[in-house]
Amino acid sequence: MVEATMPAEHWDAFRPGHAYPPDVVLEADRELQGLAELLERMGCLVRRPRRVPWAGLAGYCAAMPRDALLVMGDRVIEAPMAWRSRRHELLAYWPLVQEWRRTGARWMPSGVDLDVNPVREGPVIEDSWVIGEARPAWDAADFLRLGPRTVVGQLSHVTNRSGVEHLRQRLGPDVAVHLLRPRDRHAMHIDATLCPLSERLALYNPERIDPGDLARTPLADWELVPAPWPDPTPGPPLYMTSAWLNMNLLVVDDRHVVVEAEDVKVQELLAALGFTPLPCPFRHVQALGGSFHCATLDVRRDRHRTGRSSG
Ligand code: DAV
Repeated sequence: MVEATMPAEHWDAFRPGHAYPPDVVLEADRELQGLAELLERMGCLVRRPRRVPWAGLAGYCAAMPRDALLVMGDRVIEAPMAWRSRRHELLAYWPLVQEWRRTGARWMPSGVDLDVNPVREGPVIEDSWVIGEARPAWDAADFLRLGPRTVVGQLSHVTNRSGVEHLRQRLGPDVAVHLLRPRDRHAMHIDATLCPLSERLALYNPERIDPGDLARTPLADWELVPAPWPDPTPGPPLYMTSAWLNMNLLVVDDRHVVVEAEDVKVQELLAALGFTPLPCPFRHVQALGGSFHCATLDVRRDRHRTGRSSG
């Protein structure tokens, strides 16, 4: 999994029992607190996951709720994530899941034995996913909502075909799940490949997507704007992702979009598209594996104020 998805210079950092540098974690904590306060100033109710001693559980972290849970209408769906080191991640969200159930959410546990390792035996094969079909697997961040009845997603090193069928069954016949085929040999999550901004307007990753290839997909009649190529920035390494985290944004409402404080080109593009960018320092959270879309899970949206899905 690590070889297939991570930059080679960081493979060694993923050996078991090896924690992130403490200063990165400390700064990431501060940045998350800053994001929470920014969202609260925007009128959002922000809830944080419970802290879990991951080292004792051979676990990873719970900084990226977008990977573990998919919210669709009143459904909260547990993703049967591929990594065995993530099989206890629900512990961090469980008190919130209980609260959401009490207040009307339909909780859908994965029902999959997460102790089964879905990774194929043998070496990493070029142009092939490392995941096999030993059990259904999907990470929620391999899928994006394009409205109440449409989901787009991808196969990846963490999402297999039986996983897509598992998700389709969870969503039922009223929701169409359409698989895209971005050019991404290291694919693990689609939220640095496509970023829906409002109804029928999305940013796309010009390295991975050719809009001409999207005929006969739900995006065929969308306005698609290329995200700016990321600039190299100082700061902690991106251990797990590409620099395309610059387009991993959180759409707060019809106008406001949270964007990294240093990603000026993205801020300028958003302003040109009629949005108000909300700059927020997030480089240390990014080092843990994701940016604003990954690090949040929008559970309830106010229809009058926001009306539209952020994906
Ligand atoms: O495409 O570099 C970023 C998203 C991680 N949740 C990428 C992966």
